Amino acid sequence: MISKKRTREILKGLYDAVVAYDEKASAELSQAALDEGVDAYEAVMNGLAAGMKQVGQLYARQEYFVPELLLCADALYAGLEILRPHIKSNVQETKLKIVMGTVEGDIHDIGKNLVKIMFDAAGWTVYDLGRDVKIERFAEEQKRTASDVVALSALMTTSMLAMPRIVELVKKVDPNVAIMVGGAPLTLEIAKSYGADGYASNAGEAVQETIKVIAGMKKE
Ligand code: B12
Repeated sequence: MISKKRTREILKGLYDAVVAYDEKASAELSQAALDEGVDAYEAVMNGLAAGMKQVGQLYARQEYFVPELLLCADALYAGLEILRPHIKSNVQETKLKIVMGTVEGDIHDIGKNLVKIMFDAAGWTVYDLGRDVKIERFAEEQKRTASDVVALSALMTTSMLAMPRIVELVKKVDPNVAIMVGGAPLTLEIAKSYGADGYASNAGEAVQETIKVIAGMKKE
């Protein structure tokens, strides 16, 4: 059983590796996390993703610029590749299908990819459209795959404005599809005002929250 002190050390190491854009350290510490028994989800969220939050602060303070952000993202992905196959979900729901993507004009996909990992781990079939996805693509893909859920991610106050139109197009194809939205600038209030059915502030809550939304829609 790994000690709390060692767990904290590894999580801090992962955080530092992302902030210092050190791909090698990120990969090595991710492997150490697995070998020594740190939960993979905790290593991602409280190590790698927490580091990326700090990177956001450094960018806001103009200590980091876009090139640094890209290098930090590479470091995050170096660790994520190792941890991803070991992430377990406490929700198991194998029959559901979800279409997801980052909306048009927005190339931020780290958060969306973390959300995707959680749905994968919970046994869902995920149709990932990637990033900078054209408005019409979501409804088209939902129709093609007869998915139960469409999930939209946006990281910018400008790009999130595409969401109400996407909601409208998806609902036109199938009013029973649950639409989930997320990303740093969104809130539950904004989600509701866009006509979405649900919102989650992080990847850890996304699956559970989506299942709650589906159950609520079935009752109505
Ligand atoms: C990394 C980063 C980049 C990287 C992205 C790399 C990549 N592959 O994603 C790069 C360098 C490419 C980049 C580019 C740009 N960026 Co940038 N970027 C960031 C930064 C620092 C971190 C984002 C991130 O990865 N966070 C970590 C993840 C884990 O968190 P998350 O995305 O919030 O996701 C979690 C939740 O939100 C939720 N979630 C996310 N999606 C969804 C979806 C659903 C359905 C659900 C339920 C939940 C959910 O779960 C996730 C996991 O817990 C943010 C700062 C910030 N505070 O967010 C700026 C930020 C988003 N960027 C910003 C800007 C301005 C830009 C650029 C325009 C810069 C430029 N001058 O070129 C370009 C945009 C280009 C474009 N058209 O998209 C601004 C946006 C401002 C605004 N208008 O709102 C921010 C806020 C920085 C700032 N303070 O100014 N960026």
